[in-house]
Amino acid sequence: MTKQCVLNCVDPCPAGSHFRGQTLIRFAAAAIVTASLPLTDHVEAADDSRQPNIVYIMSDELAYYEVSYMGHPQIQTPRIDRMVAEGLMFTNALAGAPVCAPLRCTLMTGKHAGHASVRQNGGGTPLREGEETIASMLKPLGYATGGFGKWGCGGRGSTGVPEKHGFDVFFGYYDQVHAHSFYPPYLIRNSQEVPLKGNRGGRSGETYSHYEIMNASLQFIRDNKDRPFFCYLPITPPHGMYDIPETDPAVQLYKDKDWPSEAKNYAAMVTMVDRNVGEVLDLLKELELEENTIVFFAGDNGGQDRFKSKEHPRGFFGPNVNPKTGVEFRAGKGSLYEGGLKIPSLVRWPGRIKPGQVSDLVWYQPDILPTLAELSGAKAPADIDGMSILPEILGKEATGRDQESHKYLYWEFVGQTAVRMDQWKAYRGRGPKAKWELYDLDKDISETSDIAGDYPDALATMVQFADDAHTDVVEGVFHSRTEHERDRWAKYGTSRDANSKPPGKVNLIPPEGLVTPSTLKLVRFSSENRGNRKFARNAIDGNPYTIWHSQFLPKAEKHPHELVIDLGARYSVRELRYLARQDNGWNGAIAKCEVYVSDAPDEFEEPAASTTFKKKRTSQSVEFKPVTGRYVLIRALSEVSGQPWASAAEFGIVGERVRD
Ligand SMILES: [Ca+2]
Ligand SMILES: [Ca+2]
Repeated sequence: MTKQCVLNCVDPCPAGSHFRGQTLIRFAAAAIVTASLPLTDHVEAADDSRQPNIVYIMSDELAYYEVSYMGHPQIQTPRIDRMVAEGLMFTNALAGAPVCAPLRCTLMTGKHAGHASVRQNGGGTPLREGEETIASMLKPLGYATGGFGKWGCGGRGSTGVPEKHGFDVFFGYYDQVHAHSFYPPYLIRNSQEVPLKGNRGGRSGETYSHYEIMNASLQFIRDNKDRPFFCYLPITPPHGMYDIPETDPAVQLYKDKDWPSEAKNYAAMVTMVDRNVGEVLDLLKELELEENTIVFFAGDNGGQDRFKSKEHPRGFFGPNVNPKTGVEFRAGKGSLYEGGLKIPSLVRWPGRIKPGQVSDLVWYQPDILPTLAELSGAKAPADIDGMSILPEILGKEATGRDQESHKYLYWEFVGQTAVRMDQWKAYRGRGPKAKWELYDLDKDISETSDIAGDYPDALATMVQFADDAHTDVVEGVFHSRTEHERDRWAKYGTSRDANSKPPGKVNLIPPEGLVTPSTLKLVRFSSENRGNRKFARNAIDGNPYTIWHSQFLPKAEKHPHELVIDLGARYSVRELRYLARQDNGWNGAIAKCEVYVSDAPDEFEEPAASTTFKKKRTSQSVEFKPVTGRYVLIRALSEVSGQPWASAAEFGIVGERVRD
């Protein structure tokens, strides 16, 4: 009956709700155990003397409904489906954050987003020095610890690199921008560059990075078959640029479909991930490690409405739409509505986890660390927020206790806040005027009916939880950003178009006559994209690599986009110079632009000049009749492709100091 439910369930799985807690059919271990002792002292293992191996495979962006076991009509995932039938499927596993880097931090550290050191999604924000992770927790027990894929918890040159947080080896991408390319000139292994033959960055090359990453992970398992190991596989497909070698067997399944080519590639990448899951499971069987290895497979954050069109408003594959019922999760990646948080999640352990089970326990990524602590007998750090879900996975008899539930779950992300308590979900959007909303997820999984007015007491309790849960972020630090910046440029390598320059060589604003950039101060700005660290201050920092981009999450702010700059003294200002972004993108490159000069930071009357900049990488300029003042307002009125954004690598102000 359970197996049937697994393969035919809808969400929320009606049968699943009957399986919560003690009614879930459990594997009964022979030994009687107590919760205070490590599990491995008690359950019968193939080798009683060693801890279980742990494999955690996490596919970047694979969405809740983009798997055939959930009934997806187009994407095929036969090995993952089989894993569902052989193990336990969660219907209410949630991300700890709705985007890559912050959720990886919650997963690795067991802290929720209100305590995490990585809360922005810039790609290289570091863990703090000495911060404990799953790997550093397991290492003292004799575990070999390997990570393969996308780290996202600290760029090279920072306190967050994985080899400083318990990993014997981490191979892949440290920075998330680097990870957008499957053909980068190099990958990183313990902060050292490993060249990939024949690659120039961008979208084609000789060496497909994901194959290298998978091969390294399988080799790690082979190399450590005689000792306990933790193999963390935060693999990048199907995220990034949608590239997969034409020769990959998964491509054959979709190549003749009448779909957009990127959608075909995306589906093939999911099926490739499915094959990779099979490769890991097959290797464990070959090495006779299956019965001593717990294998998790999961997504990372909620689905994004990719390849959407008029016909497919929720994305070509409907990542957040139940293919059987049409019921939707609201929003998607980047949002704290359910669409940003719901992830596929499975766990398999032959002989320990009974096949074909479904659990609707509500849990999230910070719970993995304490679960693995209980499993291995490791000591979890004292400052975690997660709750072990081991009783739900292995059963009461094996763990000696009932599964507890979260008192509440907490999320925050760039101005959004959310709290889950039982069936209740409280959500507050971004901005000073945002109000708390309340939803009953048992009745309204799509979060369409705000019932905050009907349940003020429940909401007040949850708002108090949110206040209790949030602390101000303390990030780790970079000793040097040189290597990190190099990794970000390696996404493009030498493959960028003729208008751009190879890494290390960019266009500059001509320095003649400039008010020295270091004397400029930003007074105010219309918006900035904090999530990607494209801060407004980047537009006047004198560094052509750093970019200001106006906000685009949770929604794009429209024109005008503007900055007000304090020159530090009065100048006779006669020219504005503008340097468009120097990476491969054009998003936000400014077309129509006005510049104002004034003696007061909040009074600008007539523009000193209006101009339309061209779509080009070299520095551009508008000269005008000199105007004296201390403050300059730069106002972008349109973008080169008509998009609602603005961006700038640099602005330069030309003028002469006025001696009053
Ligand atoms: Ca992701
Ligand atoms: Ca800059």
